[in-house]
Amino acid sequence: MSNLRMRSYEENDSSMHNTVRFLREHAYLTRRHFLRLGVAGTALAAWQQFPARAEARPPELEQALASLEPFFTPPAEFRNVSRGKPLPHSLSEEKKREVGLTRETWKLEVISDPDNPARLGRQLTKADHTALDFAGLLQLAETHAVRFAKVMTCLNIGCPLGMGLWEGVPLREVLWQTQPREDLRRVFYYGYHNDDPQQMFRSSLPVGRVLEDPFDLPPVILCYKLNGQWLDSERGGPVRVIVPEAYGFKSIKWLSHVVLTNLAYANDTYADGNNDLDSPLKTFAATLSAPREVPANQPLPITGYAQVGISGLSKVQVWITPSDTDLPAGDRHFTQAPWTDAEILAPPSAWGGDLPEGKIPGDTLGFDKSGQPRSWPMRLAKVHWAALLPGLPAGEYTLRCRSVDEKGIAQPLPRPFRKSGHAAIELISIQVRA
Ligand SMILES: Nc1nc2c(c(=O)[nH]1)N[C@H]1C(S)=C(S)[C@@H](COP(=O)(O)O)O[C@H]1N2
Ligand SMILES: [Mo]
Repeated sequence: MSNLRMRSYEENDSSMHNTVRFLREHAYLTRRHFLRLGVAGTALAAWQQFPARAEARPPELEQALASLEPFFTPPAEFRNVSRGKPLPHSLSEEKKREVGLTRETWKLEVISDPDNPARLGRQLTKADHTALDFAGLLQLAETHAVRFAKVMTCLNIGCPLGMGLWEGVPLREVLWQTQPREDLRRVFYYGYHNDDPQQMFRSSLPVGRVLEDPFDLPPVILCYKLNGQWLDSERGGPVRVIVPEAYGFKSIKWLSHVVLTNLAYANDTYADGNNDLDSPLKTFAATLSAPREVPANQPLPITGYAQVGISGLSKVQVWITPSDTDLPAGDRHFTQAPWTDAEILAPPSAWGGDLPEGKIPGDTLGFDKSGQPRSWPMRLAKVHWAALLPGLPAGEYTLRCRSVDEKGIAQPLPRPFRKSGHAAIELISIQVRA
């Protein structure tokens, strides 16, 4: 990753500050839904003897939850992973107009790959004045627009960049306008790149994924709205691709070209850097807050999030152990450890993210008419969890958390390899003072 991209990433790493809001949002589930752990027990063995759920939420947890982020990320708080010198979103308004990076000037060319031609009835080109413009896209949106929730995660960065409600037109609607006939096996696409071939950031999909949505996934879209607002320049506006089940590199920003090709394999820019191009989002859990230093015998409130990958999420679990514990040999993923269940937070009653009127629009995939999710934890989303660990004797401790997917497979399995996305088990050191 270049310094430029890294800086851009960090600059947008805004701290989460929606404290009161989150508490309000999750308030209704708090009484019944939180595990109350035995706070008096100091023996490590007590972890395995979880008492039943208590009536009231422990105040320590309430406090920790107060500083959790909202479910949806306000567009301005997304973290940014972009290449380009200059970064396309940093261009002047005048330059953006000139190169088609405004809604008034945007044009999308959809062409056959000259090197591996697909047989098309027609191409959509600027030269022929048949390129798709923003008005044309919105016209398609009138009958074809879809919305869905999806977390944006960079394959190469552990934590999600933001959780969005993305709106757009299925890419296939535009693909069909080219009247494809034969020799079409893949679709590749790229965005504005300062007219410098070296800077092109390209991604690709099998044509089948564009035409059909397997396993009830939402469609691949030409996205023009995030959280009910026009997609801004930094998020890739006026139009970007969103691939629901994929890591961020498939979701090309500042989209300008779609190329229909008979090429049989992926030609993504992300093929460089040893990246796995074809693996969908993994399920994993991580902490958001955990005390780094606590007095002895004082319960430890822990909060976190889980990215719900393609295999769903059935549990989040935590395990705290003295740092000098001898771990059994040959158990790299700590499968034999005495993990205990954390509470996965129920859907919030307010969604955050600067959604207009705070509402999920009526016809959003995965939500019912009243705006409630049809299933939970929702696949391809980021959800939150919390646990209160019993107080401990003085010493150095190591806290770990993990997800368990719907097939019962615990993180980092079934796909532990880094270059297909982050899933490593996080490790946090906690000091318990005498
Ligand atoms: N045109 C273009 N699209 C791009 C990129 C880019 O550098 N240029 N970066 C990709 C990568 S690697 C990621 S992880 C996501 C990040 O999306 P975000 O900046 O909206 O969070 O955008 C993707 N789309
Ligand atoms: Mo990325």
